[in-house]
Amino acid sequence: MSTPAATQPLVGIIMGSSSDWPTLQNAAHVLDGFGVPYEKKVVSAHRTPQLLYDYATTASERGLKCIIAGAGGAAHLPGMTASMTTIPVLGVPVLSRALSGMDSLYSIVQMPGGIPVATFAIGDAGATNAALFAVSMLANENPELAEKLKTFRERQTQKVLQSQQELEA
Ligand code: RP5
Repeated sequence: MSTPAATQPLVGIIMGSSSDWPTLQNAAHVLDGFGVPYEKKVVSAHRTPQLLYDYATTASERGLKCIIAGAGGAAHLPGMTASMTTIPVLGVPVLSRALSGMDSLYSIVQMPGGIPVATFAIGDAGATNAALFAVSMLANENPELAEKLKTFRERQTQKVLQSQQELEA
């Protein structure tokens, strides 16, 4: 088994439309911060089904360890992706205009038993946490990344404690 090169993407970020990027860029930002190589692509379950098929069925052989899939409205992208690969799919419901992302959330979270999609919060927090979850999974096999994650959590805690001190000052 060959070892993937350091710059080879380990995480795929896909989205149903370029209009989803303002949300999904939160995931990219987190991965950048941890130095995790990723790729990003617009892949629509409805508008580019063949592209989705090609992407999902080659994800594992291309070295991806998980896929963060964000979509809004009738958000079939994460579920359809999960149906065509066994690598973990992390679904991010995008805040839709018509139904405030409830449609996206329900479309992604209500998978039939047998094809799991790990579903995150609607919008920016969901994208951030999907990336942090991806980092956690990768950190299981990567002590350096595990250390970075520990530092990230400690800094976050310190920030909150500091804000409390500032509030009281
Ligand atoms: C979904 O439809 C996309 O994921 C996006 O959230 C939503 C609207 O897409 P656009 O009409 O903005 O391209 O497929």
